[in-house]
Amino acid sequence: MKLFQALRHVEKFRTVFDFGGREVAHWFPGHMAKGLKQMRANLKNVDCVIEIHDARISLLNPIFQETLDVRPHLLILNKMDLADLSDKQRVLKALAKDGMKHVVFTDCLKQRDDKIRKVKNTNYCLMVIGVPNVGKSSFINSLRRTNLKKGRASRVGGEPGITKAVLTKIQVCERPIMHLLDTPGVLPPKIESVETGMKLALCGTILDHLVGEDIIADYLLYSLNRLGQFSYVEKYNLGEPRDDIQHVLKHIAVKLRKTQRVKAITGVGNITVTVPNYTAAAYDFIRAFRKGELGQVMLD
Ligand SMILES: Nc1nc2c(ncn2[C@@H]2O[C@H](COP(=O)(O)OP(=O)(O)O)[C@@H](O)[C@H]2O)c(=O)[nH]1
Ligand SMILES: [Mg+2]
Repeated sequence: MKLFQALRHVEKFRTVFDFGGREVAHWFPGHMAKGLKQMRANLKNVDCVIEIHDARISLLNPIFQETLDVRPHLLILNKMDLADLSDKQRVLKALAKDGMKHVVFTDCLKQRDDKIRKVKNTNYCLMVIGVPNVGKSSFINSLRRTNLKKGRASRVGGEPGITKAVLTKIQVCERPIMHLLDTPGVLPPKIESVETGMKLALCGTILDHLVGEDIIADYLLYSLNRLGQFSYVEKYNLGEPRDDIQHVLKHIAVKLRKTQRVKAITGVGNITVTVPNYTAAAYDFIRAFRKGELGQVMLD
């Protein structure tokens, strides 16, 4: 995809996204209130709180401050491999203005061998918090792998809601003895706007069907175009960037042979026609993005 070719289309793209009167309140399932309550009850036994965020939506921070009445001591911006960090300083400055000075970017899937220097004989308990699917369990497993050379202890999953057991205590270091409390991902009951909710949905924080694959896919297309991230054009052989999700999904469906045969009633009798499976195409589009196949982005 030549840049100038892509740029010709920029002026045609939508500059605002129509959320169609959606309400983010429906995206906060009831069981999350229970998780939050348990986390709050356990805070007094905790030496430090580690809040993990998706590096692509870093400026939502720190979202648990109000809900849990706690200021994270350490903010981890995970999935840095999926984020466009070309303007890292802007992010760090904005966070510093909010009082967040201890910020670390991580990629928890990357294998690391460098040992963190071990100190003193003390016992620490740290609580790892964050919205679903940001990589809390992966972070804990990665520390275990690095410090204890032990396998994974916390189940990782590509869907929100994998860590269901509340507050599992997992040792990640021997000297000092350090335990991390893995928590089920919870969303704060109040997400500031539908757009914030949609960004969270796009990064796999909220179960897709609660929001709707079709609208997530459309928001993804809108975001990629807005950011000038046109890798999708080549991946799906679209020829040029497009702003029309129906067109893009139809193209993806045909390319991936995700079509459905449906009966149609016509004047001359019943016939079977092949139509694109839009939902399957939307799902593929979203999944490709989450795997990093559509390039790195910064959604904030
Ligand atoms: N690309 C990428 N994926 C990650 C990273 N950390 C975690 N993941 C993936 O994100 C998904 C959710 O991880 P998990 O640790 O279960 O998240 P949790 O719900 O916060 O405990 C899994 O598919 C992980 O493989 C990372 O640094 N980079
Ligand atoms: Mg987990």
